[in-house]
Amino acid sequence: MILVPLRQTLIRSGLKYYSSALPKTIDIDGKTFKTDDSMTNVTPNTLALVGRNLHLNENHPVGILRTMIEEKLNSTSNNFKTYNNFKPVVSVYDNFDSLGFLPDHPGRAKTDTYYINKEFLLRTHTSAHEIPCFQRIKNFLSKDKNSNIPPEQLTDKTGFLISADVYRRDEIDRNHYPAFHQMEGACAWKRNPDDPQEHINKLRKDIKQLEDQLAQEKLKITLVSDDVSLEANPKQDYMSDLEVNLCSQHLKRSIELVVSEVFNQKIESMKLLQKNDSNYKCEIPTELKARWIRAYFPWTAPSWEIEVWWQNDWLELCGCGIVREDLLLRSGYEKDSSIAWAFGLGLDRIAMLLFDILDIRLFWSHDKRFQNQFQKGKITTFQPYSRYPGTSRDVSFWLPKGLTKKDINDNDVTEIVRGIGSDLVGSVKLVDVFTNTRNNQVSVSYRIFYQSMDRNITNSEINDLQQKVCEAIVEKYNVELR
Ligand code: FA5
Ligand code: MG
Repeated sequence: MILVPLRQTLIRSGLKYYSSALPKTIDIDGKTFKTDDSMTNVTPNTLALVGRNLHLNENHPVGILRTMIEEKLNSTSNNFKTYNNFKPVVSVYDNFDSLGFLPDHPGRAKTDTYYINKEFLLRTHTSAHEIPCFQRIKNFLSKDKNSNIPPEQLTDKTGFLISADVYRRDEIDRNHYPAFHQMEGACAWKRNPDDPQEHINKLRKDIKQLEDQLAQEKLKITLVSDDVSLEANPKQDYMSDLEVNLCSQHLKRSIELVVSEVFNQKIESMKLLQKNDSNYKCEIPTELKARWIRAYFPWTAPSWEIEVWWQNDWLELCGCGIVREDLLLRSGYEKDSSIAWAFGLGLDRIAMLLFDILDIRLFWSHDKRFQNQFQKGKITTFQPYSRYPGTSRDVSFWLPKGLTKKDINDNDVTEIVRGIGSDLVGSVKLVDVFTNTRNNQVSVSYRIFYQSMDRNITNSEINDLQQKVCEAIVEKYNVELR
């Protein structure tokens, strides 16, 4: 009788991913953290990615793209200070609370986030560092409030860019990996109480300059929609309509400039390929369709996402918005003193497209045949050194009576599989759920695709892994294999 609730608590409380007992402490980046039975869910596999710093490697696709965007944004009239060395372990407060995430926001769930313990986690986005960076823009702070930042860390610039590795528990496939990279950007304007027009004039001048730059870009962006309605995407009371309008234009044109640079580089590399290889057939776009759609982030209002039309699909590139004043106040700014925008852009998917990399796992490869193909400042088409065939295996099981699919979280299953197969796991997909009408038992099937990026795998090796995956699932969920 007690068995079922016990089992359910076990499942709902998350699983232990350390094969033996959870260690009492974990060392990350030279620091020791206490673990916590109820919260720790970070895995040795994921921790192994910490410190790779692909974004700092100027000869790695992610690093090449990062540099290209930094250079483009610093070619505008705004100057951005770059911060690329923030450590990945941050407090729950910095990652969520300081940004206004409500206590029950789904992003906080253990199924989606890697917790070190109940106080610390692996950052899920670069926004976790917005406050310390807003604090470093010294012209915006009143003198008495900036005391916690050493003077040598303050900057005269009016914007900042933060690039870093971020971590999320998610599905695994060609486009998803437990770690990826983001670039955060922000820009701020100070209101001059003695001259209410000063920042307005500055914004107008900055926008004009961005528009001139955009007009000179080789690749034109056609906006197929631009959601400017403030009804469903309300502005903040402390800003005037004009300020919101100008600040959003500045934000959108800055991002469009980056997009037009990046995609033009791609088009140039396609043209080069076509010139050198008569077998290379593809249609080279002459303009780029993009759309601004309304979004929601707890620390920006209004908020948007930009998507571009690329190879017959809309690709989401970044989320952004006008920064809420609460965040500026938490950064030590005086009330009513400043307005700002911020964006968060995913680097990996853009890098995959730029360099023709079909599987996100390749970025993490230690294989020299991968690493030696890329050079600082150059967009080149990745030449697969060989295609190692992959193989699929299904695991199907009956849930204990009374449990439903809701009791099994796909990200948890993915972690179990990755805990065993590591980077040989190309994808884990839920392929089937059905209920046996005779006894109401639920059957669940996952398909695991195994493939190495660097070598051939043998059938017997995969059979062994699959056997271990089955055993782990049976053990953790107390299920019966079909
Ligand atoms: C954020 O992470 C917000 N911090 C962005 C932001 C910053 C909004 C500042 C407002 C102000 P989101 O979860 O949508 O938002 O991710 C931002 C971008 O990261 C996405 O547009 C996408 O390009 C990229 N991204 C998100 N999840 C993944 C993933 N699993 N793999 C690769 N890239 C991803
Ligand atoms: Mg998004």
